[in-house]
Amino acid sequence: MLNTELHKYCFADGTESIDPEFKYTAVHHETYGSQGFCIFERFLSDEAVRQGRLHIDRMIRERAEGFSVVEMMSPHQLGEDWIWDIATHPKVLDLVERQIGPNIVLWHTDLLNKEPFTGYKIQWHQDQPYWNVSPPVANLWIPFDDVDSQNGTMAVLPGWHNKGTLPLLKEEGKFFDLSIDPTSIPSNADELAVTYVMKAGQAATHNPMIPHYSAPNQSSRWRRVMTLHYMRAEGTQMGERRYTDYRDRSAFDRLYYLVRGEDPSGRLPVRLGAKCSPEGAGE
Ligand SMILES: O=C(O)CCC(=O)C(=O)O
Repeated sequence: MLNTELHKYCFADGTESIDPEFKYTAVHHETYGSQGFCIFERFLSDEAVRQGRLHIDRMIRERAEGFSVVEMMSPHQLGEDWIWDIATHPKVLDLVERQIGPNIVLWHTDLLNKEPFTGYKIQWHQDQPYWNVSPPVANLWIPFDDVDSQNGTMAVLPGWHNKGTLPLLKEEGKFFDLSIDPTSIPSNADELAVTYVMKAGQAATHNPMIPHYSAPNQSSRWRRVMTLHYMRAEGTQMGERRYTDYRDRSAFDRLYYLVRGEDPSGRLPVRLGAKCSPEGAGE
């Protein structure tokens, strides 16, 4: 059994990363189940938004020349402990536990940033077939800027998480290479879709089967977004990936960390939280 007492919130100087008002409630979970997504009024603390923006901006400055700011994959594996702070916060893991059960593995994080007047469209897709990881998976979508239809936010098709896997379109060689065949998207998708309009510090969670896409940034504002992804330790389909380090383009493998509960197979490394406080390192 993991000793969760070891977890310390060290989002610089002990800042609490998650807003005290945030709690994943039965009503949230009911909305998630019926609609396939749920948006939270409050999620990050104001200070976590402020510090998160500074971290993202630093990382963007540190990237290899010409490296896309939309493709900063799994930076939690590259020493970004502030991401661990959020990803392993007990309130976040409570949400994840409610969605997928008690034995939780963090397997992917992402910074999907779209600079002003740029950033491509991420086509309609369903996460489960895209990632090829044993279901169920849980995820969070966390904006560090206010987002709306102008600066490249995400949109979902409510209720469509119950329609099974839609026909796929594979496009070799693209960063985002597995989308839904456009003929399977309803012609009135614009009317049916819910576009995420959120303030920085809010967050959303969506079912891995819900069709969703994100638009290019057509505004003069940044869109800085973090995503977090979890699976059950019991899962066997790992969707192995090799990523490119945004700082020097070296390759690294996706790792799978047990962050709560138990690993029946005993094969996974354990990490409880950020390493910046002496007691916080749970490796
Ligand atoms: O934020 C985006 O641009 C797309 C994110 C996405 O597809 C996801 O979080 O599953």
